[in-house]
Amino acid sequence: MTDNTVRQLHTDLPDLEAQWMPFTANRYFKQNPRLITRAEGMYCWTHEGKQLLDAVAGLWCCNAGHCHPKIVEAIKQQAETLDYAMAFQLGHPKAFELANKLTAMAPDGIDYAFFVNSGSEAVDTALKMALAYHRLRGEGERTRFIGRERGYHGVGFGGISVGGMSANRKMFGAMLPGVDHLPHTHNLQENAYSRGQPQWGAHLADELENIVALHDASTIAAVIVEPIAGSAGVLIPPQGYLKRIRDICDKHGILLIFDEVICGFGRTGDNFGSTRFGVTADLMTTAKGLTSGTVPMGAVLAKGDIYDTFMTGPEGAIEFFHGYTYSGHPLAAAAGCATLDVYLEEGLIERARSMEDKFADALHSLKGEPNVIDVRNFGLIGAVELEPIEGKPTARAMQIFRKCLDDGVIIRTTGDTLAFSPPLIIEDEQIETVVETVRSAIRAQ
Ligand code: PXG
Repeated sequence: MTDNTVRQLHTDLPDLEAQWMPFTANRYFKQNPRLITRAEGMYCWTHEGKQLLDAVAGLWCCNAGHCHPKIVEAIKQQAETLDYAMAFQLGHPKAFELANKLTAMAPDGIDYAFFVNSGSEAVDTALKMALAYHRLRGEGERTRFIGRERGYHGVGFGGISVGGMSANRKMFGAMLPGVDHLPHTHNLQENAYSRGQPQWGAHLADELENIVALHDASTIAAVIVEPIAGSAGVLIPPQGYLKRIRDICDKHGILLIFDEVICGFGRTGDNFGSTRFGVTADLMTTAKGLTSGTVPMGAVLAKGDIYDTFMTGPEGAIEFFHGYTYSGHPLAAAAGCATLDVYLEEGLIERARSMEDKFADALHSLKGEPNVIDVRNFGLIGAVELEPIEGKPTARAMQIFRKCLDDGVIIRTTGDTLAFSPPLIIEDEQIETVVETVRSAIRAQ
């Protein structure tokens, strides 16, 4: 029911009742509205005119900073020229241009891009590609997927099935059949306060051998992991772990999918997590930073061999019965082209790498603050984990989130972990502002 008092208190706002908000405490929000009405560079402004420093790049997506003029201009021009072109059996130049730019920055051997509208769609698309690829090669019995505990792969049925966050799964029935999960790699006893990649934990990849032994390799289509698990609290892969997963997949003819939705486009201080960690997957899912968050878009990047496997059968026949009305949408493609140009021309990916140490120093200075039990970082991703309040998990992090917001900084929480993923344009003083605001919020609890 609409609460008239909320309406009266915020007469400048639209009625807030009708929108059922995603991943949000709807009733709390509608009593305590926090609307963003403008953004530029590192900052956003609320409906009350309050300035907020954005330490999470929207939701890990606005890597070039908000409203970058070149990206804005490209979207405007595209909107005036071509609003939409039929995506099936017709095309338009910008989508091809973007596929070229994107595959040029991808690891060697990743030569094809399939466009979608979000990370969730990218994941479902990659899973379907993996199934169809095996079937086309005469190994149609390879239908199982292996995800990982604490993995996040969006909210489609494929993504929640291979994902490993119970809150996102438990309400939604049986999901995809034939999915198993690797153990996650988070271990505070061994790895608390690691800078960059933890030393302990590569052996956890060997659990994949046990899962293969249980089901037999001939039943497994693909393994999907995030190079760095973002949503479940920033879990950095132990040294050697991803390479070991790659080797086991190769040994058994299993495809490896890296979900790079967060790790892509400079976040790790390189083009992709895979390029930074030196391990190449067969399929990569991307979204978010692809358009710097300006227009929804994702892409699945595929090895040449996978594409070639589909390019058989009669010419003139559709090779992959999959796609979206808005695959490669002109506005998104124009935004994507401009965004990738901005990353290159402004050296933002190198910049992320060059800021990594300062960012790490600043975050790790929070060690020793009350209830802090871990600090971890890689590239321009960071996390501070807090001891939960007894009997009230997530409450401590939420209190700190709200205090930071009051004090002008947007951070993100997941469980009792504070997460940071600032735009790649962040300056030294802004890193300091973020960390000192968080420090005082931690002390204020
Ligand atoms: N894969 C990964 C690795 C993601 O991080 C998705 C897929 C799904 O993307 P879409 O575009 O369908 O939302 C994501 C999304 C957070 C947070 O703060 C993370 C995401 C989305 C919203 C919030 O942890 N990641």
